[in-house]
Amino acid sequence: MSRILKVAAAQLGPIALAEPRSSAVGRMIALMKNAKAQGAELVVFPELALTTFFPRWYTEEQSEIDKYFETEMPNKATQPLFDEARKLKIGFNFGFAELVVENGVTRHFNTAVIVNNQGEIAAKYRKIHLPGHTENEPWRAFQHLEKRYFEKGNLGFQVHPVFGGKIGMCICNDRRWPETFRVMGLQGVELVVLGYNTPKHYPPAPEHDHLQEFHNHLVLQAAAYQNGTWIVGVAKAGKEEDCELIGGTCIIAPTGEIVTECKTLADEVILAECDLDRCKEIQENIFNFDLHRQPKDYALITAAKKEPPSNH
Ligand code: ING
Repeated sequence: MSRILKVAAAQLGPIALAEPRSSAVGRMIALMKNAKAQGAELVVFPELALTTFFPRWYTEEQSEIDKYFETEMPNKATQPLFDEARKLKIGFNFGFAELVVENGVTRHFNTAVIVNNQGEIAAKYRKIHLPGHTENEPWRAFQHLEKRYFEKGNLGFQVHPVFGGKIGMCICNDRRWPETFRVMGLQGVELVVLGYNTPKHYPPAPEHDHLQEFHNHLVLQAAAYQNGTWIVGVAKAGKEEDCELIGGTCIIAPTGEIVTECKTLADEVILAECDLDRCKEIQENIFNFDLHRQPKDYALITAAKKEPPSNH
């Protein structure tokens, strides 16, 4: 018995600062149509897919920052994407900057949603591991101010019964932290979808710049294998406002094998038939958590932090 879910990864090339949301949405719709034509049931888009990666610039003007945020979803700019998805009967996942008022408090999150093939939002995730820094650091070639512009997500790492499987989400830097996937692995996740905007240059450790593509696949392949889950990781790629973003969009099997990956740094669709029943090969054997995990020896992993976090 095999539950095959045809999943497409829709990589986006650069989104210019001046590029309106309608342009990004138009590109996403073209990629969605391509994915559907290849038989996809679900298409995954990058993190912050509607605008340029604005945390690369410092500003103190909150009104300037809020311009990059969506106050409702769907909204005027994204309704055409939801309408097309419903027409094509295809589900999708994408990331955007979410501005929301909760209990009278204005909150800013780096968010992603799963939309079902009826065009309804079925699940939401808010990024938990926010990289970068909070103050302007002019020594850097560009800023990475996610800690300034976003709050830590408050929805945890959930697994959702959608598309006939157990599907989870994370966003970008989350993928570097094994805890992200283990929390979903402990919920029996079968497919994790995520987007990323990863600069080639990492100012605090430029000696690692040449390893960015390797680290991207390293963490995704390890996470897939160690939790017996499919993973679809989708880049916003290419030279975006003078900042080189890595590509490396890929679909990874529960064995940790890269099944397919993008070859360009532009808008590009790849597709894989994800047999969700293959997760059992790992989850019932080498990483059978009930049989083999020893949580009594892992207490340090969830212990509270001691000193204030370093600012990179
Ligand atoms: N971007 C990067 C990421 O984690 C980064 C930040 C780049 C961290 C390079 C370490 C090295 O992929 C986002 N948006 O999290």
